[in-house]
Amino acid sequence: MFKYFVVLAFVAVASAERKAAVRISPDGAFKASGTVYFTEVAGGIQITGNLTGLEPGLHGFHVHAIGDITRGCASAGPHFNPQNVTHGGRNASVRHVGDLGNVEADVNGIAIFEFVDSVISLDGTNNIIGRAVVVHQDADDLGLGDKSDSLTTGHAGARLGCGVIGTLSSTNGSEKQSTFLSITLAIIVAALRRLL
Ligand SMILES: *[C@@H]1O[C@H](CO)[C@@H](O)[C@H](O)[C@H]1NC(C)=O
Ligand SMILES: *[C@@H]1O[C@H](CO)[C@@H](O)[C@H](O)[C@H]1NC(C)=O
Ligand SMILES: *[C@@H]1O[C@H](CO)[C@@H](O)[C@H](O)[C@H]1NC(C)=O
Ligand SMILES: *[C@@H]1O[C@H](CO)[C@@H](O)[C@H](O)[C@H]1NC(C)=O
Ligand SMILES: [Cu+2]
Ligand SMILES: [Zn+2]
Repeated sequence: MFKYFVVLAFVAVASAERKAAVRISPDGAFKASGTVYFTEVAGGIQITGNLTGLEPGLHGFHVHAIGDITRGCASAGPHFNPQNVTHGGRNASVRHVGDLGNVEADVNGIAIFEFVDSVISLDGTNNIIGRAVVVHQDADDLGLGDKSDSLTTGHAGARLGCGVIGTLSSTNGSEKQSTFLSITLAIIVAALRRLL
C-alpha cells in the first residue's frame, strides 16, 4: 500500500511543475518553424527545442517582450528586458532576461537543443508566458561585437520565425503547493497506518 502512495506522490508532484511551450512559425518568406518547451527544473527552466528550416550555423534565440505576432515577428517588440539593462549572452552577468544566446543548426538546417537557463521564469517578474520567442537569421554576438546594435540585439539580424509562449500547466503556484502538501500528508498517513 505504502509504495503505491509514494509512486502516486511522485507522479502528482512531477506533473504539478510549471510547463510552457511555443510553436515557432515562419515570418514572411522565411522557413523557420518548430517547437520549444519550457519546464521548471531544479536549476531554473529547461529549454528543449526542435527547429527546422534554418541555414546551418548559429542563430540568435531570444524571448521578446510583446506576445503579439499579428504583424509577423516585427510586432513582438524588443528583447524582454524588465531590468532595463544592456544585451548579453545567456551566461553573462548583465543580460536581458530574454537573452538565450544562440541555437545551432546542422547541415540540414535543423537545430535540436536542450539547456537550462537560471534567469527566465514561468512566474514572477521574469515570467515569459504570454511573450514571444524569436529565432534570427544571424548569430547573436552576445553583446561582444562592435556593431551599433551589439548591446541592444546582439546584431542577430532578421526575424526568421516566432511564436507566443503559452502555459501547459493546469494549476498555478498556490495549487501546486497545496497539491504537494496534501500528498505529503497522504504519505505520512499511509506510513503511520503501516506501522500501527
Ligand atoms: C524535429 O522536428 C521534425 C519536423 O517536425 C521531425 O521530423 C523530427 O523527428 C524532430 N526531431 C526530434 C529529435 O524531435
Ligand atoms: C533604460 O535605460 C536607458 C539607458 O540607460 C535610459 O535612457 C532609459 O531612460 C531607461 N528606461 C527606463 C524605462 O528606465
Ligand atoms: C553556459 O554555461 C554552461 C555551464 O557552465 C555551459 O555548459 C554552456 O556551454 C554555456 N553556454 C554558453 C552559450 O556559453
Ligand atoms: C491560484 O489558484 C488559487 C486556487 O484556485 C486561487 O485562489 C489563487 O487566486 C490563484 N492565484 C493566482 C495568482 O492566480
Ligand atoms: Cu531576438
Ligand atoms: Zn537582448
